[in-house]
Amino acid sequence: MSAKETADKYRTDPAGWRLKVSEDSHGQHKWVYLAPGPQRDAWPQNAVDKYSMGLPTGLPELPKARTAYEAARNGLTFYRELQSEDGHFATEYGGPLFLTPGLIIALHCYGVEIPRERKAELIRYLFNKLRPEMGWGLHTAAPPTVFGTVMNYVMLRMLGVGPDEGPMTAIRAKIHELGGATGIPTWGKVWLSILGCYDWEGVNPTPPELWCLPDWVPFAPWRWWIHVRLVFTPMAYLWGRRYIGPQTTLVNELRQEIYPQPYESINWPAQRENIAPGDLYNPHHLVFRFLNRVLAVYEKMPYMSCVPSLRKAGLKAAYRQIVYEDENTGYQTVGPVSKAFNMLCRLDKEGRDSDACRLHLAKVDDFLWMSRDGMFMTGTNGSQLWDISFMAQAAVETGLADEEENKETCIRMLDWLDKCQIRQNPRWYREAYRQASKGAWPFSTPEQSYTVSDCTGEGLKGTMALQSLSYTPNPVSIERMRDSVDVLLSMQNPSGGYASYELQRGSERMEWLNAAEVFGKIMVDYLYPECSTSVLSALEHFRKIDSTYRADEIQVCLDRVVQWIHRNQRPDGSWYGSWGICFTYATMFALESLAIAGETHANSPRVRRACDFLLSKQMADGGWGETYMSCVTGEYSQHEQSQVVMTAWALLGLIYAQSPDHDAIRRGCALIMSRQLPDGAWAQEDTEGIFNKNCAIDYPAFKHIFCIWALGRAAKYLGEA
Ligand code: LAN
Repeated sequence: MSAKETADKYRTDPAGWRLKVSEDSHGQHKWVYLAPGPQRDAWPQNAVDKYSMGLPTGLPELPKARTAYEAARNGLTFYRELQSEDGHFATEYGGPLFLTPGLIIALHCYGVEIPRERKAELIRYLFNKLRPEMGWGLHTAAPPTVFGTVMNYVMLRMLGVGPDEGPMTAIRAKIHELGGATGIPTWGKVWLSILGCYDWEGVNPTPPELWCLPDWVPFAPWRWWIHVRLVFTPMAYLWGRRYIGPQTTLVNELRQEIYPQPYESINWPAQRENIAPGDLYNPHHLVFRFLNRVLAVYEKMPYMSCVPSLRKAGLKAAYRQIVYEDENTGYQTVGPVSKAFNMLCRLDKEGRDSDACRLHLAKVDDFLWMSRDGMFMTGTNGSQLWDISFMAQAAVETGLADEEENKETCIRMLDWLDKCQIRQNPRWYREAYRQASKGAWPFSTPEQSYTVSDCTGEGLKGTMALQSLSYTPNPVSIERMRDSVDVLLSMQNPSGGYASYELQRGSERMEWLNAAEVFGKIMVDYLYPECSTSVLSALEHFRKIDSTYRADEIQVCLDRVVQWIHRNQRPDGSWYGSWGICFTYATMFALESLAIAGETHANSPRVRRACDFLLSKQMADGGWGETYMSCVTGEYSQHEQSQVVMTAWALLGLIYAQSPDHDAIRRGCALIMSRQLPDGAWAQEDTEGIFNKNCAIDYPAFKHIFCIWALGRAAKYLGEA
């Protein structure tokens, strides 16, 4: 049976699924399955439910757009139907393929029986995403690797798929062909050890004692990038405890299935540096290898009699950080990897019946999204704030917000943004080494609680844009905007640029300690043109509303951001993007910054170089298209097909720059318009986002938001509306 046929076998009744919005906290959304009966009948599916699952939405065909503005209007007419009752636009947030297996392993350790429909849809998703080579990669767009294939094979088996069902035999053969699970990257080694399918002896030392280092130590964990720090912490706890979940028959079977050699014959310590060549993106640095040797000697010491209190103190310090993180985030944690790891630490320490475990389990469904291909764990508990703040700005800047039919949508967006601003610092603010969050906006929901520099910038911009409309109330006061300005000013780095969640807290040389072979540039928070621009543009808009507040500091801050943007332009005129693909994305942002600084095509050679770069990438059909390989390799990688999202980014960049090449802009608009569907939507094309240089992640809302934005702005720029 083919992968597709096997997937279809697991399809549940799509009429049973509903997205439940804002159950416990603002912006929360969770999928629920209703069995046939009165409850299902009393709660009809809405457009969001249907659209997310690829079912016909029943939305009407719109009169064909003749101009760019009409196309933008049709785009919003469609997209506003996807606004949930609380005001946000719930969106799928998938791509990475290494997240769900961790959660399934954690639930196995908890002894949780996953409901039948969820199980079936989790299976269906994986079979639908199986590559023709019979495996999975790090993310859905990548070729198979040991990490992707082993983790997802194991997950399928844990969900009840038989070892020879459908394509399973072929997948196992692929695992063996790739060398078997011994060469899985470190994060996989850890997960398999927890499951009991790898030996902790095969994992490099991950000492929780690092949390006992004094703060002044240049490589102390509080200085690491937030995601690395909060994955390392529970990982180090579990490693220190050599935690192993329940040893079931299935675990024993898996031991035999994922290795070409007998499990008992494997020399585990020799596997620590064994990483399959196809998985290796970022080889261990020599310094890291040396440290691992030293730590291996330390581990060999009879520490139970020699340094027991050090290990104990390390475990205690790491566990303390785990509790802080859980309590700061409503048990969601900063992201999906730490979520599953933290769950296990709490289980180990406090037992299955503890409040901590109960609260963790209550926040699992926040991460599970039901898509047209099945169910999977999302990159965060949604991208709520990110999508809505761009949509808000797009609606206002294009003039669509002034159309009668869109007013209600705008009022609800503003209400959502108002409630999403974080109003206080986290409970364990200093103890958990957190950046201030009073006044910030997060990436997803306020309960998740993390300040992100650009989310704060875009959230503030979206709010200011909507509050500038004649018909909207002004729920966010100047005082609250000032709080967010305080956050933004406090996050500028000495070189002028902005990082993602915090100030850069240590040397970039800490990359020498990067243990995750599949990701690059993760050890500290780096500085990004995207984040820098969002902050710069937010502060610029803010000072137009309030010209007195910290005016001199804002001016100095803005000047320094612009200088940083200047310094980071590449010789070919572009900027490298770390969160969207890639040069097109970052160049759009950088050109916005330069426009704010008064630099346009007419007066700036640097802007002209950037425009030349963009124009040199325009394809014969008028569109732009870049693949995620640009982010991986650092060289522009041309997509074979133009992509509407990248076309929209390039158009916005050219418009910020005030490019005189109106014909190029017109051709770009024509391409986007030619791809618009009769109901005003755009179909999903290739992936749009990236993180840690090597993992693609999808932003499916972008096709609507950026196409509307670019078409509407282009119409104004070209004098069509
Ligand atoms: C995100 C998503 C949003 C993104 C932007 C706001 C777009 C960016 O400008 C700043 C960084 C941020 C907030 C970001 C950081 C890394 C995240 C959280 C993600 C890409 C979503 C998923 C990813 C997270 C690290 C995935 C879990 C994997 C690990 C390696 C821990």
